[in-house]
Amino acid sequence: MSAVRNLGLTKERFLLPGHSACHGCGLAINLKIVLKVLGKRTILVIPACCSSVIQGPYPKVAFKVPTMNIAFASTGAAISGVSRALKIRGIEDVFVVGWAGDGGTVDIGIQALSGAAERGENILYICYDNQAYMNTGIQRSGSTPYGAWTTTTPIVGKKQFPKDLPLIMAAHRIPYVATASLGYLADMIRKLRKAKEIKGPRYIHLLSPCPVGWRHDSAHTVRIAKLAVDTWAWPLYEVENGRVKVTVKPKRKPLKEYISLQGRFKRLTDGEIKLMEEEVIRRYEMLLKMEKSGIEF
Ligand SMILES: Cc1ncc(C[n+]2csc(CCOP(=O)(O)OP(=O)(O)O)c2C)c(N)n1
Ligand SMILES: [Mg+2]
Repeated sequence: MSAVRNLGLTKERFLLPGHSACHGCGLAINLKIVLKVLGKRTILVIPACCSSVIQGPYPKVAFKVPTMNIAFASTGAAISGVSRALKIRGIEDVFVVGWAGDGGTVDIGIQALSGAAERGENILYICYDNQAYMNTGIQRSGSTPYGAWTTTTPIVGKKQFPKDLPLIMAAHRIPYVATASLGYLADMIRKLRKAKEIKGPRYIHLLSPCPVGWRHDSAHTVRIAKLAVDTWAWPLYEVENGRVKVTVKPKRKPLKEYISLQGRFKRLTDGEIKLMEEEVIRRYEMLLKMEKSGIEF
């Protein structure tokens, strides 16, 4: 509790107790923090996903901010519309936030999001990435990592490496892109506060462990979110006005420390773990090189 107080978060809750997320759900922890940072002048726009289920049915809704539920593919278009409608009415102090899963962002929602980014809409889009279509029963998405089991991958795990949506968004030359993990709360809160101050399209990609889909102990959510960063599997960086900055640079731990806590990786051979680890290191070092060179998107 005191640790949270030190981060300067309000005591007010906008994700109310009694919501119907599973024990240890990463998305619920993420959303709780996000809403504490953004505050009550926030409108959430949510496509079909676990979030639209855990909010509960009216009048017993667990979100204490106005929430709009929209079709799976439409988040980028819906937040564009809400943001423009507020502008026409002269309302400047409300944050319009698209809050969508990886399936709704990396796969089906990418065209609406890409269009909103290219048009320069004044929006904040947050993808909570639990790395599969969890609400409908753990189907693979474009964000599912190499080697992870889902109900629609071969029993030995996914054979493809995931799509890198934060870098795809950076390539839209928008003012702010960031990755974050609830394992590094201070970093995450700093990025959310920064995104709150910036005008124009902003995109944040949050790691969101899912005990059910990742097959991990529900007590380990935060530990896993931290290990993802410490093994370099989930690099923490931001791209501000085109410039890459790696915001947390941990001494690398072996990838096994992260994946061995998750049943979804249990069929991986040592050779596959090595391949995965090499790719993780390559991607992390690529970001460091981008930072060092001062290259601009
Ligand atoms: C056009 C369309 N196709 C499929 C669905 C069914 N559906 C609802 S939620 C969902 C999965 C969402 O996955 P993701 O965006 O990753 O969010 P999560 O459930 O993991 O929170 C699917 C496939 C739908 N609602 N609309
Ligand atoms: Mg998902």
